[in-house]
This record gives sequence, C-alpha cells and structure tokens, in this order.
Amino acid sequence: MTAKLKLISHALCPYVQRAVIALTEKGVPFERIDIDLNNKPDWFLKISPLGKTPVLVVGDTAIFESAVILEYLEETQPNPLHPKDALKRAEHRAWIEFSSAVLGDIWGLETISDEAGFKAKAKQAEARFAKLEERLVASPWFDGAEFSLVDAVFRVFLTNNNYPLTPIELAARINRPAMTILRTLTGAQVYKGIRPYLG
Ligand SMILES: N[C@@H](CCC(=O)N[C@@H](CS)C(=O)NCC(=O)O)C(=O)O
Repeated sequence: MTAKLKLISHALCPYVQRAVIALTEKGVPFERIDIDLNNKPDWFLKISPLGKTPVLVVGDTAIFESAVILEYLEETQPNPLHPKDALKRAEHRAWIEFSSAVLGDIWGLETISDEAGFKAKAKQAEARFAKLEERLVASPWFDGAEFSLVDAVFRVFLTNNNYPLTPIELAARINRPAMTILRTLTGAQVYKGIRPYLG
C-alpha cells in the first residue's frame, strides 16, 4: 500500500486551496498539515526550497509549486480533471498560469501601504479580471457543464476554505472586477489589511 499523501499547508493560502480542491474533486485521501508561515518549522524549510506552501509530500519526495502539484495529481490519481483534448488542455494550463498572476495582483493589493500604489494595482487587477470575464462564456464552469482543473484555481478567488463559487458566479459577483471582489472578501481575515482603502 502506498503512503498517504501529505499536503503541507497554510490555513489561508489560496495556492494550497487549489491542491485541496483538486484532491477533493478526485476523491484522493490526504493528510493536511498546517504550518505557521511566520514561524516556519525547520523540517518545512528543509523540504520547501522557496519556503512556501503548498508542498505535497509523496513518500520521501517533496513536490513544491502548486501548479506542478496539480499536474502530478492529474498524472497519478483517478478522475481526470483536465480536458482530454490537447489544445483545450494547453489553453486551460495557460489560464491556470494567468490565475497565478491574478493571485499576485490580489497579494499586491493586500500588502501595499500607500493609497496611490493601491489604486495603480487595483487598476491592473481590474484589467486582468476584465480579460477573465471575456473568456468566461460558458456556464456553470469554465468550459460548460464539466468541472475542470482550471475551475479549481479560479474557485479560490472567492473562497474562504470550503465556500465554492464557479467562475461564472465569480464574474457575476465582481461586476467591474477588483474592487467588488475585494469588498466581497471582507469576511476573510486575509483581506483585513486593505479595508481602510475600500469605500
Ligand atoms: N508559486 C507558488 C506560490 C506559493 C505561495 O506564494 N505561498 C505563500 C502562501 S499563500 C507562502 O508560502 N508564502 C511564504 C513566503 O513567501 O515566505 C505556488 O504556486 O505554490
């Protein structure tokens, strides 16, 4: 019997959540180990070259980078989430990459300390959300009836742990993107820091 997969996590990390969603959709049992990123344990620093969550521990091997973890799960676990068609799969992978850029925008909004910088970053995030909306032509998921891996990564934008929203719901909620999405997220501790800038 192979050892249970271990996912080294942080409670609020959206990159972790992608992996959690993929594992859950696939029905793969795993052990989640949450760590404190402000006080990284030595054992974690030994297995995580960038000191970031998530890390998937498979036997003696530690896999880092969430997109790589998703691909590994796709290659080794049942219930495929990527489309069968190679071109569609490539397109979904490209949007997964795009979603990481959007997460970077959101992180920028969370951490910027001056209002002018915040506004500039919000503008960039809005432009990216507009691009996403252009692509979201199907319902309820990214490409219609079937949930795919790309939905796992976009689902995290409005999730606080297990609260799922489809990209279409996301697009409906953001209604001229970034500012609205962030207002919606005021319940998530992670966004507390930017509240003073929100009207
Ligand atoms: N590109 C990485 C990003 C992961 C990431 O940024 N994780 C954050 C938490 S959400 C982290 O561990 N930050 C701690 C640090 O940078 O020291 C991935 O996709 O896995």
